[in-house]
Amino acid sequence: MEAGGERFHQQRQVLILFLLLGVTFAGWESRRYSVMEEIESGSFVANLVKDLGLGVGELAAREARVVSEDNEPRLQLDLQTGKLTLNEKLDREEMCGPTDPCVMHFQVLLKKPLGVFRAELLVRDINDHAPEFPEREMTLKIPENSPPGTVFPLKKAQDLDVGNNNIQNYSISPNSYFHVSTRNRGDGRKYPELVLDRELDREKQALLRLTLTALDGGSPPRSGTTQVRILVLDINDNAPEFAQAHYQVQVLENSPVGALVVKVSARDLDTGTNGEVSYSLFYSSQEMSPTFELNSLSGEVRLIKKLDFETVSSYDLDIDAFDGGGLSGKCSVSIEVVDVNDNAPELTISSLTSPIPENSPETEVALFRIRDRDSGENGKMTCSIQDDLPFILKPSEENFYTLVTNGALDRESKAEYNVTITVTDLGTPRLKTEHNIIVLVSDVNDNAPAFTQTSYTLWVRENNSPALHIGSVSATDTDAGANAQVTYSLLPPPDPLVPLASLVSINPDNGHLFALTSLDYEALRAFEFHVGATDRGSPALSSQALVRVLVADANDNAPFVLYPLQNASAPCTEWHAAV
Ligand SMILES: *[C@@H]1O[C@H](CO)[C@@H](O)[C@H](O)[C@H]1NC(C)=O
Ligand SMILES: *[C@@H]1O[C@H](CO)[C@@H](O)[C@H](O)[C@H]1NC(C)=O
Ligand SMILES: CC(=O)N[C@H]1CO[C@H](CO)[C@@H](O)[C@@H]1O
Repeated sequence: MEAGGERFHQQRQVLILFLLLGVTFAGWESRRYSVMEEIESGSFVANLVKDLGLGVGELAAREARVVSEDNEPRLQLDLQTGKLTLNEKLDREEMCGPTDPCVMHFQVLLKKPLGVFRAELLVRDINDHAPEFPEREMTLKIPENSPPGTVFPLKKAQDLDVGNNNIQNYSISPNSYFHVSTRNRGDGRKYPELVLDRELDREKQALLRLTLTALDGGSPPRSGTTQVRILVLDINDNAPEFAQAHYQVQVLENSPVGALVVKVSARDLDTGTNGEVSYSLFYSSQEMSPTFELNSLSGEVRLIKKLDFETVSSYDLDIDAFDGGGLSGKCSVSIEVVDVNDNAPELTISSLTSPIPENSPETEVALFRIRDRDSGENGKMTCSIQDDLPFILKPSEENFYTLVTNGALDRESKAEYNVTITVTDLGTPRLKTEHNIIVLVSDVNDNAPAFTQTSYTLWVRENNSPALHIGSVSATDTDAGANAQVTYSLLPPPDPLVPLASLVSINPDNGHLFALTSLDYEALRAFEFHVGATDRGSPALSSQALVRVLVADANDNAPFVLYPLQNASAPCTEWHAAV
């Protein structure tokens, strides 16, 4: 602007000079010469002698000189030969910059008489500059979902040359996503634009490095390059994806709370929050209180409650994975609880008959059922009782067993049995349950009372007082209860002449015998009879024993002394009343 103003100022000075002098070369229009820029100084431009039609020596005589508008001594005039040559190399870019054509105006001034010869020198461009990008690298951030056809303006290169020698075309290194088109925006400059040919996929390629080349139209052409870094920006175009759509795991039912059951994992190809996965858990069947806990960040599923195979033997979970952009993926988890032998067999008595009567063949004592809540071997059972007992176990359907007597029992030999039923499962470790059944054997009157002796001999001193207890008989009965309650009785004597009933009596309860009258040895020295013992069974059983009563003599008759008569106080051992 300032340079232009100065030039305008100088032109006006020259114009004023011309007007003042009122002199001009008639018929001389402005001449135009041209040179290439950058040619050596001293190169020929024009022969002014010829062009001005002056005689040799006239230039010198008239003190011709070349005046350029900017007063730069770029041209040199040889006054002798009239040759106008370059005083220096011309740089079109320095002289005119982007202005095209580049024209240098100058005048040839002559004195005596005054003459002005106007001319101009066209400095022609050569392709001495290559296109140059302002930066060695430019970065573009392009969302991966940009549709094909989207245009991304790029920074243009600069070429100081003009015209054809300026940039004509841009190109990009071969790639499958972009091409470059060269735009003309009407200001004569060429702008590169990156055009998307194919959709980008950050997950496939997140960064592209392309080389952008600017080519000028010189001959030969020159080029400049810059790197184009294309960062493909993530958009949440990928949902989290589980490594497995379905996880199937087994967990021992005795696993402790906190045990790791399964670790699920989902991958999201996006980046940043779009790729941050968090998990959440759903029970397929809604549970009252949850059994598992999911770590929403790690995907680890852990136990938070003790398992019980017998209550729930499997679980189905759904796990969702969400990314930060709201997309989600799903997987399902089947958890099979593996039974551990943690349940002892159980025994339930359905019916129990006790006491059972003795002497009966094969009597059912108990009906019971066994079960084990475990499964498989852990739930298989064996059932047994002591083998020294007169009982056997009979299995029947549905794990029912009957306990029956193995033949007739004898209450008198054993009236009570402690039967231990042992149920053992086949798990590891083996678990067993014991159940004791007390079996009482009830009495049947199968034993008659038995006297302690088959016969009894009782001595009675004569002259006894009436109702004297003269002895006892005793019988025992091994039966029980009424069957063992013995009643004694006197049996009718075989000799009906013996007045037994008037001689003795028996206490029916305890077998005590009493003499009813005072016995007289001299009249009855001995007698015998049978006693009976009868129980209260139904029917009653009885037995008998023989009782012999011997009457002992007492000195109830004074001795009859024959010789000598003696005072009664005198000892007399030799003589007795005859018996
Ligand atoms: C620009 O360059 C491309 C490839 O290098 C070429 O196909 C195209 O014809 C050129 N355009 C011009 C106007 O030179
Ligand atoms: C039965 O036997 C078991 C063990 O052998 C014992 O523990 C239990 O006390 C016994 N029962 C009776 C009533 O004697
Ligand atoms: C015959 C006789 O001498 N009797 C006498 C026996 O003893 C009593 C007394 O103890 C006498 O009184 C009797 O005279």
